[in-house]
Amino acid sequence: MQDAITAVINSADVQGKYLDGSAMDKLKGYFETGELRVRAASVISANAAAIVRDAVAKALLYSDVTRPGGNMYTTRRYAACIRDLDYFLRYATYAMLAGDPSILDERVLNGLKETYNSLGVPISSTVQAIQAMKEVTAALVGPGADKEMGVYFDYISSGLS
Ligand SMILES: CCC1=C(C)/C(=C/C2=NC(=C\c3[nH]c(/C=C4\NC(=O)[C@H](C)[C@H]4CC)c(C)c3CCC(=O)O)/C(CCC(=O)O)=C2C)NC1=O
Repeated sequence: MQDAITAVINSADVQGKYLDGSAMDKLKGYFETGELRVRAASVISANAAAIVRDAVAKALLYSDVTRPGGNMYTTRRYAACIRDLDYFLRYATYAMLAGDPSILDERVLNGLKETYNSLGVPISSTVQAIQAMKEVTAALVGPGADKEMGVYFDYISSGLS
């Protein structure tokens, strides 16, 4: 996994150079939002179960996926879906703290689309639930932090699509 600092340093090192102006600006932006990121992460961790529950209520309950024949139907599959949403929320929070999406590629998205397709997990409903988590989280963490988190919910959504 990478973070905003190692990303900038690795790319300078490849060229054998000191950090240039734009690399310094990236680092500055990261450090300036540091407190915002840490505060958002603690709000999210204190409310994780509620975020998942509200997103499920917004996007999935009373839709075809929860009816007989739907992919969330039966307690076992319902629980697997809730668990997946919790994974997405937790890893998006890690990526937001790191300021870099690489952890999502390595630990979440790698092979996930293929797994979902082979199990008949509907990608479009999953993406709707991730977007609902994005909205619920935004309302909780407030302006500024909402954008920082939104980037990573969108990253997971497009990685699945
Ligand atoms: C940390 C990284 C990580 C991820 C992301 C992950 C996902 C993941 N979700 C799975 C299943 C599943 N995922 C879902 C999810 C859903 N079904 C729906 O209709 C909803 C739209 C959606 C929830 C939003 C369901 C229902 C299953 C079980 C499918 C089955 O066994 O039939 C499986 C198959 C194995 C299992 O059941 O545990 C994996 C690997 N596992 C991991 O280790």
